Amino acid sequence: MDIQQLKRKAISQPLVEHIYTADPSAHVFNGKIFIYPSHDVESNIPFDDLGSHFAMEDYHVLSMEDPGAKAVDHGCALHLSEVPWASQQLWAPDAAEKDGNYYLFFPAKDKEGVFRIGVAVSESPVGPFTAQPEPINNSFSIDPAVFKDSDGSYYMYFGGIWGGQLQRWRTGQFKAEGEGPFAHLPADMEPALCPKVARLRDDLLEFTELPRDLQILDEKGRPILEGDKDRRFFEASWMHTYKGKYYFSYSTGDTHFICYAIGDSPYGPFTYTGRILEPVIGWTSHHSICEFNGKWYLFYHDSSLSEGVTHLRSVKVTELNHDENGRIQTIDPYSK
Ligand code: FUB
Repeated sequence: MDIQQLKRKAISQPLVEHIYTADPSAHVFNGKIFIYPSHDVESNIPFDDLGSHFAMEDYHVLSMEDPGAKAVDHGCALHLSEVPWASQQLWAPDAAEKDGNYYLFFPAKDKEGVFRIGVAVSESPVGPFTAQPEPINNSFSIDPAVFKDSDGSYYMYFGGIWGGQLQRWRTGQFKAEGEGPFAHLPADMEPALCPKVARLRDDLLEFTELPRDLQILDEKGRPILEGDKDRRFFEASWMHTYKGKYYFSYSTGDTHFICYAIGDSPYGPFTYTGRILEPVIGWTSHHSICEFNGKWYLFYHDSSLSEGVTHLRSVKVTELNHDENGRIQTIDPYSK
């Protein structure tokens, strides 16, 4: 199927077309939808498996009165030049609200080229946000997703392999040697690397604990293996709850699926359950799941607007359904 055909048959259209946006983290604050995406730009940096061509420099927040409404771009909410510790690559962010303040969580490379996760604060959900002077202590890698549990605790899920550097932290220390994206990865028969979870401090500016592994198990209770590329964790963590269960969802990266696993606690373990989203146009897939007025929605991205340019993506939304057993019905982003 060529790109024009796929574009015509896409089940959803970009929420905005005047800028490229990706990695949408959607939340409902005060009855309105706010979307915290990456802001994709043309960097003219050659493609590589470390994602060097994803050279984003700022964040814009989008808002919508409801999932069918026109999205409003609230302009630049935070720029790389305003983050004292960061040097490059503002990748997938997320946001949380607490006591009337809004917190933007974001990964960026520090001055040594190591991905860390920072936080910036605002009194408004659309910013402008003021960055903390340093990244979160003991943070590393990419793709923070912050989840508020029903008891008022906040947890951060994060991590991403290859360019996201998670494999370099296997020993607890950053392994600088081996620039390639595949150095330090487990062998195919070893358990895949786990995403990380840490509870946030009451002020949401630091972790209360060292990050823990989030186990993703198969149907027999065994860890998903590195060689199980269709199911193993790659990046793009998200957490939602449905009927008392915790749903951890993520991207499988080089096999391009958004999958999910179900557990009984925010720390897991989680059992692999199925696919949420089939591959989109473009290499990356990254999503969020949010409830609005009793219906569930999947926010995701694809590269249809740029006609397949992997680092020029557009945020979209479509309805998501859990069946009577709590299983999520797989979404094909392009109708047959
Ligand atoms: O947008 C840059 C990176 O691409 C994100 O951090 C990953 O999740 C992937 O979408």
